[in-house]
Formats: sequence, C-alpha cells, structure tokens
Amino acid sequence: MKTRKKSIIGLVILTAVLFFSSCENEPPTDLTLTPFIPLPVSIEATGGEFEITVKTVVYATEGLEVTAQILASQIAEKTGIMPEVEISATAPRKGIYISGSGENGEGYELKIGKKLVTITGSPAGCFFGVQTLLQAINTEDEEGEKDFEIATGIIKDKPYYEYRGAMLDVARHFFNVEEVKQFIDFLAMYKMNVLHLHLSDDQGWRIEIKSWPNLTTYGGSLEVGGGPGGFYTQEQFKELVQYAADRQITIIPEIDMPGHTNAALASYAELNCNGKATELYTGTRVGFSTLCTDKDVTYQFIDDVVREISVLIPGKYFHMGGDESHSTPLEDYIPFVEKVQKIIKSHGKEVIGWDEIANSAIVEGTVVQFWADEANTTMGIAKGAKVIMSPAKKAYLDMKYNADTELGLRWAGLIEVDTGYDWDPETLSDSISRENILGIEAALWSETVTNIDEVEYMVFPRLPGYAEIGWTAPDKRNWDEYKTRLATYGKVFEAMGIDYYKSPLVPWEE
Ligand code: TNX
Repeated sequence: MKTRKKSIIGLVILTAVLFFSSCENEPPTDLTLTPFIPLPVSIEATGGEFEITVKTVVYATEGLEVTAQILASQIAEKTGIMPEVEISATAPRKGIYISGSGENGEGYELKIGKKLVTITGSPAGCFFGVQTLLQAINTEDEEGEKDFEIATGIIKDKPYYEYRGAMLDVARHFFNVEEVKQFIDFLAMYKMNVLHLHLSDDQGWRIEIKSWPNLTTYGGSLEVGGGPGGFYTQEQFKELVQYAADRQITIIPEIDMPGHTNAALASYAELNCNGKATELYTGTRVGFSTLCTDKDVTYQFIDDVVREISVLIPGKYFHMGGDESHSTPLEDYIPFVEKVQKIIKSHGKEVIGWDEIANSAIVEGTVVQFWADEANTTMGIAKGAKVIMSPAKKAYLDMKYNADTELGLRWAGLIEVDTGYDWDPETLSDSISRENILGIEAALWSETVTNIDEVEYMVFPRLPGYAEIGWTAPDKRNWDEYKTRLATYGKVFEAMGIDYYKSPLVPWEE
C-alpha cells in the first residue's frame, strides 16, 4: 500500500516536472527576443501572444490591397493558413490591420496586441512593417498544430539610409523574368528598396530598344561561355518594374558606356570608329571595347536608348556605367560623360555612374557609385555628388567566401560573412562621411554565376547583412550579436529551398 502511494506521488511529481519543462520549451512571448533582420529602431515587449488562426483576416485601407495580398500569401507560405483580405477604412476589433497614415517616408509602427495587429505608415512604411511582422511569426510549433503565435509589443522603426540596394548583372549571364522576380523577393524580405539591373555589357544587350532592334536580336543572343543569352521585351521589363514597385523596390536600369559595349558594337557597325562591326564576345575580359565618342550617331543612339527606357521606369535614376573604359582616351572620356549626363537629364532622369565618372564635370543631381577608387569618389564629392557605397572589398557578392568557394572571383579579396557585415559606410574612408552618402548597394556580377541556384549561394547569407547596414544605425550593429540572429535564418532559408553558404562563423541553429 505504502509503495503504491509513493509511486502515485512519484507519478504526479514526474508529470508536473514534464509539464513545466515542456512550458519552458514553449515559444517565447518576449518580442525583444525575436531575431529581426534588419534590427528595428525600438522594440517594446508586452508579454502576450497574438495567434494566427484559420479565422484571421487581413484588413487594409484603400490603396494598400496589394500589400495586404502579399502579406496574406506570405502567411500562407509560412503557415499553410491563407487569410482573407478585406478593405476597411476603420480599425477592426480583431485581426491584422494595415493602415495607411497618409505620410511620406519609410518609417512605420507595428503594434501587436492580443487580438489586433496594426501596421501604420506610408505605403512603403506599411510594406516594411509587413516584413517585420512576417519575421515575428513563430512557425516552430509542434507537428500538426493549427495556430501560430506572435509575441505582443510595439515596434517603431525607420531606415538609416534612404538607398538600400542590390545589383544583378543580367548581361554576363542572362536571368529570365521569373529569376529576377525571385531576386526581388529576396530584397523585399529585408526591406531593401533598389534593384539595379546591369542591362548591357560586352557579352550581351538585355533590353529591347525598338529603334535599334539588332541590339537584342543579335547583341543579346549569347552570354559568357557561349550559351544562349536572352533579353527582356519592353513589356516584360514593365512587368518587372511593376512587380518591384508592388514591393516598394525601384528598378534602376544601367546601360554601361562608353566601355563594356561590345554587344552594341557587334550589332551596329556605325557605332565603331572604323565603321566595322565587332564579333560577339563570350569571354570575361574587361576594358577592350568603346563607343566611338566623336561620332554624332553615337549620341543619337544613346538618346534613343535613354528615351525608350526612361518611359518604362517611374524611378528618378538612370545608370550610365562609365567604369573600366580602358580603351577610351581620357580626353575623349571626359566630354563623353558630360554629354551623356545632359542626355539623361533631358529625359527627366538623374544620373548614376561608377566612380570613374567623377573625372568629368558633374551635373547637379548626379550620383557617384564608389566601387574601387577613393580618389575618384572624393573628386566626385568635391564636385557636389552624393555617393552610393559599393566597395568591392566589402560589398561584392561575386567575391568568393573563402579559398574553397567554387563560384565567384577573388580580385577584390575573399568576403566571408563577417567581412561583408562588419564595416561602416561612413567610417570606411576618411574622405567619405555620412552627409555624402545616399546609401549602400551590394553588387552581384555574373561572370561565374549562371542560374538562380548559384545566385542564391552567393547571396545567402551575405545579403541580409547588407540590408542591415542600410537600415540599422551603426551604433546598434555588432557582428557578435548579429551572427546569433542570422543563425536562426538557416531554417528559414532551408524552408524556402534556398541553397546557402553555411559559414562556419555563424552558430547555425539545428
Ligand atoms: C569590375 S565593378 C567590374 C565589372 C566586373 C566585376 C567583377 C565594376 C564597375 N566593373 O565589370 O564584372 O569587376 O567583380
């Protein structure tokens, strides 16, 4: 009898222990512990839980339907629950409410209550708030569970830099519309707001120009390695611009000139100084091609190209390249860059160029993109230009992670995940300070990168780091803390089918 009693007491204790220890493993209800990337300005936890269930509805004020739809389908992807979307001018009692504030800017407020989640901000702010909310959903519930928790609290947030971009080189290897959309999705997840498309180079011309059709039919036919290239029709390009705009991302088109132009020179004999078309090129050398800078037809050509592309984009910038024009004498390069800036301005756009363009006079509004040469960049600043920070040694997504990385180049160095994250645009160079900097852009050149799986490998996990440099104030960033947040994203990447580099420097969660 005694022993039976004892064993019953034992059982009760054991059950209690199991119960409480299983509670310890419950998802945290402390919002400050959620590993957001990029890190928001402020997070206040209120200790409760909001649950996403099959009854959850996403409400939005007029004009934010697309953002609401994107939130609903992302929730569905994460949880299997597809919320309904409804337009509502007033706050509901429960559910998720995306509420346009009528303000400008990119800031937002995200209030997570037990019954109601509210995101308030401009259209851009609301979209970024949606990304924060998505990262807060706990999907680590036990098998078969139907509800998904979000810790309650209040997040107030806004970006540090206005320009937070990535570049994709679609010229060396072509990436089709679906692949570019996937790339856009990656940027959107981390609140990046610019996609710079490198649309022309020696190896290929990738956007339809109706007044110069050979550019694509012939000049776009190949890519590095000799495989079939490709190009976007203007309709397809518009589709990409819209897809990006729905995600608060501006597409900046780059037509690289006067160098990096072999695809154009092969397509039209008259663009060459000797009047003879070149051969198509599928190697990876740079610096051998140049437009003929003293022919009138060259400027007619540029005017047509800029005009046709400018009407396809709502954004204010047009990128003229200008890098590595080693075959253009400097005395020709300088007036060329001046003339092209004026052409671009005449079509209502502001100019961006790689840092070499600072050798020329700088038209008001022109932006210099720092990639290699500090002296050029400093010269550009002295001439009144703002700067986009893309230092190759830190922000080139085509650099190898380590000596064993199969893909990528290494001319600017190896870029491990910590090297890519642990730097500050405003202290990198003594002569470039905060007031000169528009923002940051990470560049993926595609000499060695041939398909979206390879893009994923080079981009993840470095991309979230560049996004955080763009969004989060430098005094709130540090590698040792960041790596523990990044560590939780291995599972996210896996769930998304993203093939990423499992850096040994990151304590990946199993
Ligand atoms: C330099 S960065 C280039 C590109 C190459 C890249 C490879 C820049 C403005 N020019 O033409 O693709 O290096 O890393």
